Amino acid sequence: MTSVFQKLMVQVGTVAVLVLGSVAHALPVVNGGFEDSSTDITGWSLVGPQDLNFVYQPFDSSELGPHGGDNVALFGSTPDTSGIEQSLATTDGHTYLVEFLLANLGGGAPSTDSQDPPLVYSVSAKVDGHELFHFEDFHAKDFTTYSFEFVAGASPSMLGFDFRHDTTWWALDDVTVTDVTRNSQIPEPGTLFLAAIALTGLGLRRYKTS
Ligand SMILES: [Ca+2]
Repeated sequence: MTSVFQKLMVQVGTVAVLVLGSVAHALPVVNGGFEDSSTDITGWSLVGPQDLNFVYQPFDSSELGPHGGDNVALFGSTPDTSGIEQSLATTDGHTYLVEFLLANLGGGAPSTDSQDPPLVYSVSAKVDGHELFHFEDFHAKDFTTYSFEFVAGASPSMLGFDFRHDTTWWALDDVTVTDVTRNSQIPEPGTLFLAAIALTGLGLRRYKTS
């Protein structure tokens, strides 16, 4: 004979599954924090000249500002564009939020009388070849969070970053991709809490009337 305790535990388990399912759905970006410190930037395909791009461990926690883990990826120090890209298992028609940290180790003014051609300091991010983020600045700047959204076409989607820093480096860290559409389809935690109370109450009524 099933006890009331067993019945309630089944219902609590059902609610637990619902709650676990409500966790924000992030796509698994391989080595998005660049903690796998091999020189070829594991998990990402390298695009363009790559001789000077590598994973780097800042000297201390204050260098470049707060970021995740020990390592970051550096790109630049050459008058050429290079970058990384990674294929993501997206769902057709879903909206995704891409977030990342970007720092600039600083450089000279992009155009001076003695500089011809002018120096270039640019970062772009793209999905399936379409540029969705572009940033240019030569000033040194600690890690700052940037983001953009895209609507996925046929899976997979190719997320890429291109960098050009003619004098020092761009630093990248903590690349994440979240499925905004899937999150919006999941009930709010408050709704789940009310559902848990209702299920528990239903179980007690059934026990009392049996
Ligand atoms: Ca990191």
